Amino acid sequence: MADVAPRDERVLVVVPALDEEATVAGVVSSVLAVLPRAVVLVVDDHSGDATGSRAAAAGAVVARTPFTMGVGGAMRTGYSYAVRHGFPVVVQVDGDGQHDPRHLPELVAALADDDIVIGARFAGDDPYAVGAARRFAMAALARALSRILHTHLTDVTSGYRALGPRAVRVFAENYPAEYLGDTVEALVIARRCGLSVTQIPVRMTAREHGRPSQGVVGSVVYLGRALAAIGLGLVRRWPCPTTEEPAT
Ligand SMILES: Nc1nc2c(ncn2[C@@H]2O[C@H](COP(=O)(O)OP(=O)(O)OP(=O)(O)O)[C@@H](O)[C@H]2O)c(=O)[nH]1
Ligand SMILES: [Mg+2]
Repeated sequence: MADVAPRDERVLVVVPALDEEATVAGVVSSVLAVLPRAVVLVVDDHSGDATGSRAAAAGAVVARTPFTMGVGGAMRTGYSYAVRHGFPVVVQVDGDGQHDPRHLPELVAALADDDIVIGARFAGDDPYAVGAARRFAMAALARALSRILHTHLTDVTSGYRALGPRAVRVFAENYPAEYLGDTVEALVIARRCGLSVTQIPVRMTAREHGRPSQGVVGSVVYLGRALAAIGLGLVRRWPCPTTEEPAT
């Protein structure tokens, strides 16, 4: 892994979390071990377990939502927090422990060249295993979005992403909260607002605790809904805020 030392006090790590009491403290402490001066914001999406208190005990700032809003709603909270508190860089990390925080410095460093950096499974020697149907759906989405974004992407549903200042400003104003919007539609918005997207290979592990987000049966429905989300993102009007760098 590259030996890069980002100015980590500029980095807000946002962890969307629903019922992740088994893993969230480990995620927070392992992120802080890699980026000791970053701020970790856990958006506890009205969990029914001890997610919020465990995250706080591990050193995170915790925002608890008044009702469950979904990952997109949680990330919208995270981007607004970043803008309000002056963080130019946001990295999204899952609360279930699947994202290896050792990739954080590389993700942040790659923001020197692009507005959004996706940590992509399937791009390197990652052992992350998914069923055949879900893999097919993910590959079809990756092909569609690679064409739209004019760049080669292999894992457009990855939630492991870093965003630079222009992307943070776009998403603080405009982040799709609906199902799947937060991954695929967000990339269409990026394109529409002139943001550049790239990926770097990361390793991910299978979920050890809690509820997986999809079974194999759901993959076909998932693909249909995701393609609909892409289509909607392409035709919908998106107000793109100015992406000029603010004077500091
Ligand atoms: N805020 C919020 N977070 C959620 C919600 N659903 C899932 N998450 C979190 O989003 C992250 C990703 O969810 P996962 O269910 O792990 O999705 P996934 O990694 O695509 O799927 P798996 O491979 O099954 O783990 C985890 O940190 C979850 O806790 C939700 O409704 N609200
Ligand atoms: Mg997961």
